[in-house]
Amino acid sequence: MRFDIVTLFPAIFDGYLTQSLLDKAIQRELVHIHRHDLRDWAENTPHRKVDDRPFGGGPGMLIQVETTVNCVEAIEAMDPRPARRILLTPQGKPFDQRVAEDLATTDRIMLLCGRYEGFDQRVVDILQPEEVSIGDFVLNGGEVAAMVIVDAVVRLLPGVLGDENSNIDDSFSRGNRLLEFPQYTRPRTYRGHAVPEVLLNGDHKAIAAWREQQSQQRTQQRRSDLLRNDTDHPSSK
Ligand code: 6GU
Repeated sequence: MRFDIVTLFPAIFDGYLTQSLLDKAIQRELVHIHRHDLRDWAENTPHRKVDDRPFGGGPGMLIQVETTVNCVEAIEAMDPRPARRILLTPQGKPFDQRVAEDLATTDRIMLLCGRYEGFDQRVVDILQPEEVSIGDFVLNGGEVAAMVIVDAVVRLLPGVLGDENSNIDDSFSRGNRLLEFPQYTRPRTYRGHAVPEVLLNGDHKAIAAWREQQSQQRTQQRRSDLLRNDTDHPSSK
């Protein structure tokens, strides 16, 4: 899978891309991540300006349409595979595990990170990206959201996780839309807190039943919205 990340701040991704699981996936060529500085497609004005003030007034600056369209089209031409275009914005559809699973079936994704007050609307009208948000809060730019998406998608790619089964039980994963059950390791007792007896007796049926019950209870207590009909979910297809 190939990611193309378009950003005014490519260096934000430096540490993230060289850490642990993602770094290993890159080394093993399970994923290719290309960062592109939007400013490289700016007109050659003295400051390689990419933004301007909004027509009609208002605070902040908007990223200009011409630079963005030129940038996206040039990057797409670098590889014959068509890219799924995703624009990160708090106005987008909510990102969740279903969206991550869907994206993990694609072989090329372009992530457009906004800054300032966002992009000129014609970026959306012309490029018709999917608009995606990672939650109901406002970030200073799309870069952190792009990292969230790369992180959630890459760990779903075959061969990335050490244990092929280790995302099956994850909260929200395929076949389990509930929160995960609690887990314990040694010691068996610490400061008077004992590991639940059922986990120690080797009765695998009883363990599975206990875990299922714990998942249900946790979900009911913390996220009862997840227990409503799946088809009511905004991101269900
Ligand atoms: Cl994708 N971008 C920004 N700037 N803020 C956000 C977001 C994205 N998702 C939630 N808040």
